[in-house]
Amino acid sequence: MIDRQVSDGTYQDVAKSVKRLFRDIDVWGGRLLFGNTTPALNNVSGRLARMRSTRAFDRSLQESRDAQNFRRLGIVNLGYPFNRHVLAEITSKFQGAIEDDRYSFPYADRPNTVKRIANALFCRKLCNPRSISELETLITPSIIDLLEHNYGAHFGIVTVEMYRTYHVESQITAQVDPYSSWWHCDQRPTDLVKLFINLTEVDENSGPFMAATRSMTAEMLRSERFRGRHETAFDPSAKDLATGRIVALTGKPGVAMLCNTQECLHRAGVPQQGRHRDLLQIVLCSSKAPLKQGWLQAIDPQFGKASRYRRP
Ligand SMILES: O=C(O)CCC(=O)C(=O)O
Repeated sequence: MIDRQVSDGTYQDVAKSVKRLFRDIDVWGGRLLFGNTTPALNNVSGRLARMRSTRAFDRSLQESRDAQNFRRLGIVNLGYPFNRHVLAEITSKFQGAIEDDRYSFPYADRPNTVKRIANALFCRKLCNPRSISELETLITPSIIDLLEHNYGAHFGIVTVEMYRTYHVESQITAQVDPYSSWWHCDQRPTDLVKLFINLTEVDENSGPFMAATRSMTAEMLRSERFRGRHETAFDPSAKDLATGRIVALTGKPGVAMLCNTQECLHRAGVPQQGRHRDLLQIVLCSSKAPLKQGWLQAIDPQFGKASRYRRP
């Protein structure tokens, strides 16, 4: 009996090591072939999924200059495209819920590690954004047009996340990633892109979302500034920001940015002491058909928790 348990344990350890090795090779391939840290297989499957949906889409839009730019850079600032009354209603419901334990919860990617080091968590997420029905109304036909125009294909919505990030002391961020504040790629199939919408006014002191263009991502991964250092230690230079090779999502509530977070290194900035930042994040994936009504109730509540997720 004991022998059997030992051999089962050994078998599981070997299987885990093989899986880890395969994943390391896959990520190394992504870095080498595609200039990002998303596994090579997810780069390939994302491109194929995107190609299939592009083929089903209006040809003149596929080739729009904006779609070409988004494909080339991996980032586009959309300005303030949303109806401000609808957004104000969403923000007010979010604000009423985000510090109430009945509707929101403290969040970290690795909560146990963060708690062990910091004895606290520094982000709160809404449990169920589906309860904010105005989110469905936010995505009007003209917003769908705008997103398709930049994405160059039809899209589906995989999930919605709404969260608040708080200040974290630098000695903690030097040891652990409190809420995606270390530079990273998301490592999912590359047709998945994220729409970020600030719900509070955000300046450089309130921890803006930051992203590097695709070419800057490849450069960062090769550079001495990045490689071999703790990733959190990488601070963009004034030149990186001035040339737009790294962008920060700052502005009044409602400012929005589309980013291919699989292909572009990105991070959440850390707000200064006493400040916080509220964000709405909508995750899009390629689709052969236009977005269906009722998408909000069909989103995947397990996204982010599971490595596999449901496509709409
Ligand atoms: O909250 C942010 O600004 C960044 C979030 C992020 O890194 C992600 O969703 O992958």
